[in-house]
Amino acid sequence: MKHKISKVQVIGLGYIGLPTAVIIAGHGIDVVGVDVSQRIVDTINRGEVHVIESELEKAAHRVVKEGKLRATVTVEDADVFIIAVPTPFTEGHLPDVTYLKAAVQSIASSLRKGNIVILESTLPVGTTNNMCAYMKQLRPDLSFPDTAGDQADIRVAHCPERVLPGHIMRELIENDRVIGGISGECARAAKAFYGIFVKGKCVVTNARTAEMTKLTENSYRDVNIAFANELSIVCEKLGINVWELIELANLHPRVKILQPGPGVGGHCIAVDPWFIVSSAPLEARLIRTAREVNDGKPHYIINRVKEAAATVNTPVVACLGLSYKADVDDLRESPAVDIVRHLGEDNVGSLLVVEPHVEELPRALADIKNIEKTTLNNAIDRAHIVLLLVNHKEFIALYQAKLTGKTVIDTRGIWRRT
Ligand code: SAJ
Repeated sequence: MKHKISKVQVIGLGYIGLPTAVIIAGHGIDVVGVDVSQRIVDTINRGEVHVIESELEKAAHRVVKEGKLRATVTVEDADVFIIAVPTPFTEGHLPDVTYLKAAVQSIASSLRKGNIVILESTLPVGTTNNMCAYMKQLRPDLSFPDTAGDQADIRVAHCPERVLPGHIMRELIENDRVIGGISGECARAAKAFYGIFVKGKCVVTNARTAEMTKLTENSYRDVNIAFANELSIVCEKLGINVWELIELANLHPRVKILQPGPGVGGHCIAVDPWFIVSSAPLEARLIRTAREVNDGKPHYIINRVKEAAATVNTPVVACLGLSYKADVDDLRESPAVDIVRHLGEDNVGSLLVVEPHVEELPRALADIKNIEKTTLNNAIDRAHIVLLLVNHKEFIALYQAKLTGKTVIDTRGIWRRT
């Protein structure tokens, strides 16, 4: 069954959906981006963007000006629907597919025979199949591949995104993609579609394996970061510099230990492993423990700062960095924000926050007394304790003699003091 692809709709214009929409539009296909936020829709239609990502703004401006990309709050007809909405977890670490179900519901009335529906959101195993059943409920007049296989009216596939924030525009094109079809025909159709703009390999499998592949990639990283974080705590107890230790161990040709930090942030690595745990709670013991180790690291750092602050009369703490990782402006799920918030709420001292990538303190910190946003030089000059939370370029370039006489808690090892 071959159909020409001339119009694509991308549902969810966030960190993944917007760059994806821009890249597809850049390949001459008419793209309509759909988002529930009128503000986001208006921003995009002005040729502007609401997410900071290298190369995105210029490319978005161009495709909007050329009329290849426009945004709207309502779904229209299309040949391909790509769903890229968040799948967070609930308080009890269970996957929350509410946004996904709402997105599927929103496209249901526009579906017509021959359409391809691609779920790019990260999903618990079995969700793509469940969404077929859900679409069938909403559109009993159409056939879906979970029951009709290759002959189905609608092709459905899971093709998880795997791009690194900060490098999204390049990685969307260059990275290999895993394409999980509900049937062989679904996988083939989705592969042909990604072939339009992906230069990496597009490897096909079934939907369950594709779902698990994505979860596995981020769990692999989480487990390995947990190993580094645990090592950092063990080394501190034993009086060993963990950064030197890791460098030495990594000289071994088959050892590649990751870097300890203040904890794991972002909306992927700290979330996805829970999807595996929720599907196999008794079996996924290591994956669960890694999550607990990484989630415990901010508390360990908070206690270290409190111990250091207890030795000074009116402690001033320079808190360097708020984002979840280096050289990005993304503060969501950031352990650094969490640490500063706890220190502020527990009245540990005056907190001088330095974050070159954002203009203002985030809401989580804005109302706490004793927290002030300032420049790097001012913070370092005034501080008794320097708490390095993010390895931004600006901090790595700091003239280290300025730290003399201060207690330095370097959670990223950029100055090699612990
Ligand atoms: N981190 C460490 N030590 C390290 C590496 C990272 O503490 O050695 C911390 C970072 O500081 C950050 C967190 O882990 O807080 C995650 O950062 P990251 O750069 O490892 O990953 P993300 O969350 O920005 O993007 C990940 C990527 N997944 C993998 O590398 C396996 C990306 O390719 C995925 O597309 C993305 O998750 C996603 O959307 O799932």
